Amino acid sequence: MADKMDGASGTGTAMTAASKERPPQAAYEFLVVCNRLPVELRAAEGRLSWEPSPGGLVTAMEPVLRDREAVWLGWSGRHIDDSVPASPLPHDLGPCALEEVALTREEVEEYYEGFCNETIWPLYHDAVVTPVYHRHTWNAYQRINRRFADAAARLAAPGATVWVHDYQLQLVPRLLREQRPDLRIGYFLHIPFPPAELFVQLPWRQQILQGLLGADLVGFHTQGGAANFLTLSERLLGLSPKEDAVDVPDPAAASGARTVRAGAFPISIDSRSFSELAAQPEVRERAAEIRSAVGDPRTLLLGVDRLDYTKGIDVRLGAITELLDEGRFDDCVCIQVATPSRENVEEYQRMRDEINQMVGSAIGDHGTIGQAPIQYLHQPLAREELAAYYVAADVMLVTPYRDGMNLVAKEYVACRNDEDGALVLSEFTGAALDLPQAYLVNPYDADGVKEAIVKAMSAPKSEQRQRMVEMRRQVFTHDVDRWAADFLETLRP
Ligand code: ADQ
Repeated sequence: MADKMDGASGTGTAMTAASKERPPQAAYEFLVVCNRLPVELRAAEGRLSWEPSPGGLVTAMEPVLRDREAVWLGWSGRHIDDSVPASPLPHDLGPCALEEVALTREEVEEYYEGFCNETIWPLYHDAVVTPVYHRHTWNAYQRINRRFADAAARLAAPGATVWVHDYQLQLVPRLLREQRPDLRIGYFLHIPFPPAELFVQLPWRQQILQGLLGADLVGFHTQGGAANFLTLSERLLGLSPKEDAVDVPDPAAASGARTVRAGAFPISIDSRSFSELAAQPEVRERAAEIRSAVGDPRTLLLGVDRLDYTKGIDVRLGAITELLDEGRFDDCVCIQVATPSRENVEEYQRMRDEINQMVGSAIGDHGTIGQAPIQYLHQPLAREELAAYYVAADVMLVTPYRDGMNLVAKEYVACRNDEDGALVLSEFTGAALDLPQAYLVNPYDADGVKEAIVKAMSAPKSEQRQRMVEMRRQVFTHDVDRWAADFLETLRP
């Protein structure tokens, strides 16, 4: 299936061809290592095509890498053992090359769907769904982390900088350092890092911490995440952390120890490009069309998420259903857009059914012919279309039970060029720390969520504007370029 393999196919050590000519030997000065590439191979109507990978990590990293000489190492979403035709990786990231780490179907099931998404993801999100601990998926996680580390070690030039991302690759920093102590290694976690009380459930807690401590710099969205990490280094490994760093024994270092720094680097978006998109006449026209298609309601509310149980889609639908029952949602429409996600994981299938049911009963109970108070799209949208929805919406609903940052909240703010609109935002997102002027809610407090929605819908325009102006200032002065520059500057020796 892959167009070129330079390892033993099927053993999973293979790398497919890069998107463009790679340096003659391992010679990249800057590597980004993520579980996923920015594109994934999708099959639709009998055809295969490369489409943007869903999710916040790709949204954030793509603008950072668009103009950089670098390589992005990751999985493409295809299974190496499926008999699909060769499909070379596309070249759409300017000077940044793409390199694929090949995975078999079984490896994806065990490492990605299993350990990453049934153990780490729920555990790190406050165990909103009970994490499962299976030794065989942990074994796969170790094996695949080693494969990513080996690939990075092969591609890095002497003294190169390697930036490892997210919860799927927590062992990579250490595995990479063991082979290549010459490298400068940064690690950024895109999801929350849990408090000790939760983390200590992990049977492999010490190995995960030691994996992360292989980096020179470990970044989190919030100070809370960094503090949890440093506290755990003391509690589980007996180290003596300082406020923003910890020394780790390292025989290769002249002093016998190596300093690992840990800190908060709140991620953001390419604010200007979202704002420019929202200002385009076609996008504004499309926004008017969207409003008109749902009957030009007095208030249009919007939710945009990956379909994930952490996002609290049920929270907002529940609140709206109650407001409908109480007659407090007249002439209002809520559009929920949910991009399909992790569809092979059982919990995601269960929640998809639950959301379908909630939408179905709200429409059944409160809709009229041709008019539904809740509209639901279970599909990914193109960037322009997404911007049109943000422009169209009077109130944006972001109600996760827990979220590392939440880029959707920042995208909405960036698109409100008229400085109007209201954001209802869960306290338990990283974004709530950056955007305290939003209408903040505790997603577990059903009455509180309802009241915040009503308050956001009925606030005087002057109040909405005051809040929006402050939030826009934050989002435009702290964009994704600044995030990447801060992280890489701190990583420098
Ligand atoms: P995610 O959990 O994926 O990201 P989020 O930060 O909201 O969550 O990013 C989602 C991205 O997907 C946004 O850019 C959004 O526009 C896009 N998206 C969502 N639904 C879409 C749809 N239907 N069509 C098109 N695009 C859609 C993880 C963490 C977050 C953290 C990011 C970045 O869980 O907490 O903010 O990484 O670090």
